[in-house]
Amino acid sequence: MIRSALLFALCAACTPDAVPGDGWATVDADPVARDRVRAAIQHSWDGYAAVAFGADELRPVSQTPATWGEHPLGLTIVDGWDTLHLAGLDAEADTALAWIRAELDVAPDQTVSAFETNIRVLGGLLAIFEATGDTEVLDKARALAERLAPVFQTPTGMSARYVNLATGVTSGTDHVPAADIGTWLIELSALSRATGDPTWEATARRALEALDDRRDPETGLMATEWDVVTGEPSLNLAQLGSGVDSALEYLLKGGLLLADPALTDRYHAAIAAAHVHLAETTPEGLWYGMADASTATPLLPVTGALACFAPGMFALDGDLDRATAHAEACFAAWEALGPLPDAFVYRGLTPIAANHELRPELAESLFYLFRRTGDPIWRERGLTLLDDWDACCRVDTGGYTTLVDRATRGDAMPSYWLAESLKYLLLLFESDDVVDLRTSVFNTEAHAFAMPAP
Ligand code: DMJ
Repeated sequence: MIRSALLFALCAACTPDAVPGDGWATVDADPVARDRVRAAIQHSWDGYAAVAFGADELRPVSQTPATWGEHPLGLTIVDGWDTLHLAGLDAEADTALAWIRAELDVAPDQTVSAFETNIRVLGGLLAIFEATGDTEVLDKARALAERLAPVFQTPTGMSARYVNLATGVTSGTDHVPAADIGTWLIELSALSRATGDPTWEATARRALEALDDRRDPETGLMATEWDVVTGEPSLNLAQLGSGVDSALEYLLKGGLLLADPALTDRYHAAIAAAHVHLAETTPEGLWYGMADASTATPLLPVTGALACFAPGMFALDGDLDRATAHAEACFAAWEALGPLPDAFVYRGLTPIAANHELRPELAESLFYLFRRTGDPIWRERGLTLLDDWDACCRVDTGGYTTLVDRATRGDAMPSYWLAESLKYLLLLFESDDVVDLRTSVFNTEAHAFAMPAP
């Protein structure tokens, strides 16, 4: 039974979206739904392990391995370990950990996206260390961070986009997404905590604050891309989705992880500008569009699957009215269009880019709203996502696949499918003490880190 529902019934003064006490609901597991998600995790891992073990990802339709560069970083293994662990797939988690200890090379002669390597590999390794205390894994994490560190050697302290993990040569300084610059603080502060070296956290904070200091002085909006040498925007478009998303998320979560109200204040200032200039209520619900960052002139009523992380961020911050309204809109889009396309016009719900990439963001938002409210509607919606993913995307021979368009299957199972999409669904059906949001914060790839005790 959901105990918070009983509390609501007993509390005449409580509104439906306000949980008595600490702001988090107390919820029991739904073992039947949880076991369905666990079976999806098993099917995804088994598919990967059978034909792609050690590669970055599985191509589930062709049943072949996929590797981002010449040298695999075992993305699915490192990113997926904590999901296997939470699902109780202990033998699989042990196999994954053994590969990381014996095989993972964090310094191949290969140029990588610093952002993706940070959130998936460094974040994954540090979460394994927090869960196991395995110092070999911490050593790999520190070695990887040292390989990534040259990206911060810019005049602004804002990070470059790419780095060669063997040579330290960086590239991509003129069009760096805000998310790439502002998504370091959780991982690098966890590394500082684990190693006792405060410079990691300071470096990440400098990059995030340098970005936030450059929000437009008139509108308060954050531009999507930056020249990290000059510190000027190179794509002066404001929106909440791809390219910006986790920079805002890390202002909020950095405030929680570091118990630092100055970061929380920065988040509130940045998101207030979005509420003023980007929000629009249409017959389809509450949406956030695209505008010129300097003039706030509305540009396009366009959003996508990625931007549906925002209701979860609003819920984490306690803004349940906006969280609920925006999540309802995202879920209505899912029901109208099917598994969310990467880009769609929210006025009238018309896909622009009809591909579906198995992204986690709507599941993430349902999870936060359920943990905040205990309202069973969010679990029901999670079951809809699971049903639809089983129908569209489950490959019988192993794994789940992306969609090229509404009717055509792709051939990819991104590592975030295990790391995030299935983890958030699993946790939606778990009790609230399994990754307790009173004491843990997720990085943007759903790797959990402990908050300091109050
Ligand atoms: C994930 O790698 C992370 O959630 C990132 O912040 C955004 N994109 C993907 C999932 O869509």
